[in-house]
Amino acid sequence: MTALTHDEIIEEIKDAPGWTQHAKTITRTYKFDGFLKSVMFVDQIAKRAQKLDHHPDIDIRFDQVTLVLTTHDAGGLTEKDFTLAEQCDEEFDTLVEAGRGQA
Ligand code: H2B
Repeated sequence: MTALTHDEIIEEIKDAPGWTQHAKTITRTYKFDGFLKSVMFVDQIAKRAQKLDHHPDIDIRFDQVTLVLTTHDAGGLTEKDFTLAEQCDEEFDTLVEAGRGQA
């Protein structure tokens, strides 16, 4: 898997609202109404990450979770980061719909 170019990253970011790029990473902070919900979200994305064999850096606070994605193997951002980002957003939307998240 090769690292995306600057222009490719700009295109990918357009389809990933909520995510921001910092150097060779993308990041998003999700807000929850409590620690257990934050951990529930992390549990869901951990399963997705295992299936993709792509793992986020995770910062868990009592009511928010920040994910940082990059592809260490490629030394930059790749398609895998944007695939995982999309799946994390899906999991968040599912939790919000179930009344367990917070937009
Ligand atoms: N996750 C992330 N975020 N970046 C990687 O480069 C990476 C990973 N590499 N998960 C994977 C695992 C690699 O170590 C294995 C061997 O596929």
